[in-house]
Amino acid sequence: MKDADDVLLVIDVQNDFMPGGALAVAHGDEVVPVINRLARGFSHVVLTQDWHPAAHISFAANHAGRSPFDMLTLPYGEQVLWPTHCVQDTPGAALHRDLDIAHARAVIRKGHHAGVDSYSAFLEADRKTPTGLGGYLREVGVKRVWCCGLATDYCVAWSALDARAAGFEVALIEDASRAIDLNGSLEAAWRHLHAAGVKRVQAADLHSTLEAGDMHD
Ligand code: VGL
Ligand code: ZN
Repeated sequence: MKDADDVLLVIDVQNDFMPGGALAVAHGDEVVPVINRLARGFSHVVLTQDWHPAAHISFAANHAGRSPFDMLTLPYGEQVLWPTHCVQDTPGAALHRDLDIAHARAVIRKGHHAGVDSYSAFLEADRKTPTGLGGYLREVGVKRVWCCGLATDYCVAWSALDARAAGFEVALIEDASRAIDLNGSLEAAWRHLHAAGVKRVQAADLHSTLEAGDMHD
């Protein structure tokens, strides 16, 4: 069992990111049993939900003449235009029904400002607006953040990078995550993660990694 210094951060395991969903991640459903098992080893689990208003700026449908996966320059930077997904309180925004983590303590909903996207569970895409997760984790004494979920190269990677920037030790559990991989995004994400000191681990490594006492060995 991981101790009070550790949190498992389960990112966006939502219906719209599953095969057949509005923004399907290939094999996204395969993370569910892996995460369920991992979560039993953590006393502290936090979940996130992508949680957009229908008028959200990241939706291609809200930009005349634009298509999903086009790029658009916005005041805060380059934005991928996505298919409409994870609209607040719709079935697509619900967590996968087989996700079985009764002891999860908190759910952070992100991307709720119509004019700003938020891949990261910590900081919105304007890179200024905090979600509050960093303050919450610090206040309860968390030192290490173990990230998993969907999608590896977007919300999981951005969350892991921001957790590092906030001063936590961070690992990304590769086989408890799946990627979108748009125009080389997965390779680029791993490059950034490595440079930032985010450890790349597999679910089976977790116990031995913790026993070693230092994620950066
Ligand atoms: C995500 C694209 C748009 C994710 C969310 O959860 O990785 N990707 N919104
Ligand atoms: Zn989104």
